[in-house]
Amino acid sequence: MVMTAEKTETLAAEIRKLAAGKNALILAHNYQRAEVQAVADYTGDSLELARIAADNPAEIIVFCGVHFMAESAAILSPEKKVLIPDPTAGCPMADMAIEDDLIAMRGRYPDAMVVTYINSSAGVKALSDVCCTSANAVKIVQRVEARRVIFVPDRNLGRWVQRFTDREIIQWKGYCPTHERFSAEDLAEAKRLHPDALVMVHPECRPEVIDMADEVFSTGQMVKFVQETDRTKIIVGTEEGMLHKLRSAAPGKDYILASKALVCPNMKKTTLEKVYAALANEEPVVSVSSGMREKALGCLRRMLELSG
Ligand code: CIZ
Ligand code: SF4
Repeated sequence: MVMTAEKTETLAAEIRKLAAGKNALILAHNYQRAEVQAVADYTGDSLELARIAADNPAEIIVFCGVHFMAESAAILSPEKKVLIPDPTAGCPMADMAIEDDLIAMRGRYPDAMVVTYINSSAGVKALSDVCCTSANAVKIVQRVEARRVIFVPDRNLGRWVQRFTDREIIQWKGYCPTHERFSAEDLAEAKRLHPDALVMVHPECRPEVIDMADEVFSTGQMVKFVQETDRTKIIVGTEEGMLHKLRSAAPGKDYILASKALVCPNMKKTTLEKVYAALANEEPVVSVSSGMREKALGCLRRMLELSG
């Protein structure tokens, strides 16, 4: 359903009122729809948002993002009610790592440490040694106390990290379908149309795309970069929602999406109507069983220690 601007504003105002009345905090990932980002108290990457959820006194967290992100918030704040507006908003990359396969992989490489990208289920985190994000993956792999690392689940991020370390990385075969669809041809065309633009891409992109970029950044690093750079025309090689985030963080610049393929269908499942319904009904709730939570929390804590 397409909403008029007026209807969008009315619904956003109702959501704000409801959230205030319930002492609820609305968090939106950088890849969410513009109107969902606009209604949120905070926008950010998955780790930033999970930390905000843990530090904030709100009793209810409405997490506008995909399932593993809401789960990470639930792991860091077990006393809070974490709501996800659309429970079917999953991450196909996270689904590419399942617990049994990781147990088997550990069996094959008993000397290796398992470094797991935050884009993974709580169950997979619980079986891992240390977590990482796209912002700190290089640092974490460089600092683990093992010569060999099993890197789960993103082979593109894993291959990017391998460029900076002499640790041997055993790559899992996962990938983000959205970043994978973004081809070198797409980027060549964007560069042809905008020869004066700087190119920044996410490390979930294919290696040949990464080779064509000026900068390779996590979403948080992209925000910092555009706030500091003098460059005013930037080709952005990550999910489309990021353009909204960049425009609000550093307005007055020209941001160009590198490819029409860069739209994550799961990220777009969250609409204002669903945010409203989740707040009104206080469901669906995302929770993690206490045994699994303890172990997954250990994996996240080791990341914070190693990256600090
Ligand atoms: O960790 C995140 O939020 C993701 C998925 C991307 C990024 O680079 O921030
Ligand atoms: Fe998962 Fe890719 Fe969508 Fe992020 S953009 S939620 S990694 S499928």
